[in-house]
Amino acid sequence: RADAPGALHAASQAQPNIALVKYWGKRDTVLNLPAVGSISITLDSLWTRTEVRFVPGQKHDQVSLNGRSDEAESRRITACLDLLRQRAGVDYGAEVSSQNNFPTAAGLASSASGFAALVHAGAQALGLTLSLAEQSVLARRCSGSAARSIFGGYVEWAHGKLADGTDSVASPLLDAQAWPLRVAVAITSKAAKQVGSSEGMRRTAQTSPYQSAWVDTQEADLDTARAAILARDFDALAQISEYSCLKMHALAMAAQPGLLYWNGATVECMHRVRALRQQGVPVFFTVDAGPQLKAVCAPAAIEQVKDALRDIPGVLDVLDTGLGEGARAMPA
Ligand code: 2P0
Repeated sequence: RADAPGALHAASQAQPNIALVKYWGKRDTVLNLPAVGSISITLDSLWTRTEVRFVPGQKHDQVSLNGRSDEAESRRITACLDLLRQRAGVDYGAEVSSQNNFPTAAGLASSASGFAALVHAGAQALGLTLSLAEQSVLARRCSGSAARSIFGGYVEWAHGKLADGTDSVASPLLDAQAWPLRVAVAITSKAAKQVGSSEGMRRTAQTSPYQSAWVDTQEADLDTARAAILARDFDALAQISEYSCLKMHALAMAAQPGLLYWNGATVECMHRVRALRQQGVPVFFTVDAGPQLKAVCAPAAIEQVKDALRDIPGVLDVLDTGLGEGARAMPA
């Protein structure tokens, strides 16, 4: 439709990322600073597309997510837009419309792609010229893992040392094309998860007896994964990624009440992936705060991996994606 006079309008796309060395826990909940650094891969064919239109004179934000409004999500989006409004020195509301081409809130990091796209589009709409690092810092404040989706390929989000959080920022390790692994995502439930990540992390830090061991061992895992990525050493990346995934879940399971993000099919998928690897297929698994299993594999193995996962009772669907680029502008 025609722009209202003075409306400031832009659209951006970002993709979800999957952590191979996991983020779990916060050292500062206001600035959203992580207890640990993390390393991820940004995906390509799953996306969030977000359009933002600031309207001078409008008091409130109007938010539509996949054609619907959601009060809790709208509050998070307003809080994120407030950071951009502060930077730009404006105080008016926006119309936000966002679409995902994959299921929301089921452990597929919709908040990562969603807030990366929102920060990118919002900054463009307000005419803010922000570096990618500055966009990553703002995206981090909106949702931790969104810091990583500003960039494509293999990405590290640093723990950072500064109290103001300006160095807790993501940066690229390796381009997607430099090591084009593929990812099969086994969907084992389409329901929204019962305990969101922020609440899960809070509960874990407060009650899991493994929290300090988790924090103490993360630097070594990051070193190992970074070296495996730079050497394109699949077996080394497989070992460290499954280790970090299982360690994160063990940490969270030991919270009170324990966080159990898996269902039976998730576990069957883990066994199947390990059986494939024992047969010589280059594949490993990772699982986030939800029941989907992500199998990362060499390009030549993708059909075999998808077939094996599809075969497992309880697997509803298997998506397939490569690695992709960071957040970018779309025609508005
Ligand atoms: C990760 N997860 O590294 C970890 C592994 C899920 C499991 O980042 O509270 O939505 O917005 O900073 O980024 C999901 O948590 O949490 C997540 P907030 P976020 O991908």
